[in-house]
Amino acid sequence: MGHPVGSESEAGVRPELPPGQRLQRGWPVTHYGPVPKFRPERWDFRVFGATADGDKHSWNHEEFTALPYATVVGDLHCVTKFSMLGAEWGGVRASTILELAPPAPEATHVMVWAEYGFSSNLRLTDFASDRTIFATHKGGELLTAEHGFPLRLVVPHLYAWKGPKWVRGVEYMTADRRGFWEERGYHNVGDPWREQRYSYQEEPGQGPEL
Ligand SMILES: Nc1nc2c(c(=O)[nH]1)N[C@H]1C(S)=C(S)[C@@H](COP(=O)(O)O)O[C@H]1N2
Ligand SMILES: [Mo]
Repeated sequence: MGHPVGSESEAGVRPELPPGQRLQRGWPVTHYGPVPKFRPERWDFRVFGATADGDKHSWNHEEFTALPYATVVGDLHCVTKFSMLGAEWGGVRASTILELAPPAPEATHVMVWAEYGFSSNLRLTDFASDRTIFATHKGGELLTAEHGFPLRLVVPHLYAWKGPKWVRGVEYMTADRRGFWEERGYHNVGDPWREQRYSYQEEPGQGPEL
């Protein structure tokens, strides 16, 4: 639903790479800052901001692990131009979180929050895509710490910085706000198929003023 562009055609044909991207062998590690240590007893996943009932929702690690498990096949496109195609991600669909902790009707965007204050903003429609997933697994195996264990977001139809590793929660927003990389020169929407890499490419209406 929502966003029209994805990596798989309806016929299931192997996709082309988005413009300017090249195929990567293996799976490099890319992020800013240190890898956080996972402390299960302190970990929670929170949904807050413009929720339908006005309340905050939270799950501890055990509770989150018990949520319905789904798998999604999706690509990772780093804005530094490497892509990994067709990975199988396992975890909790963003749409499941939207059902369990619905946003208020006024909500238009989300901020996904991770350890150390890393964040990325998404349009609610991108977040609600049935291929947007809070992944715990890749290829049937638990994520490693470097790749985001215990939880990372994967938004296959957007550049990979839109998928925070070490996610801790989601804020529903009634207006758009820029996240970490979006404040630092990267495009507010980040559609790799339209090569929306940098904020200077933004057209009116694609992002809050810089
Ligand atoms: N918390 C956090 N998540 C992050 C980033 C980051 O700097 N911090 N970088 C993003 C970027 S730019 C990319 S390309 C992917 C890389 O994921 P990987 O290291 O698992 O390949 O993580 C994304 N998630
Ligand atoms: Mo990236």
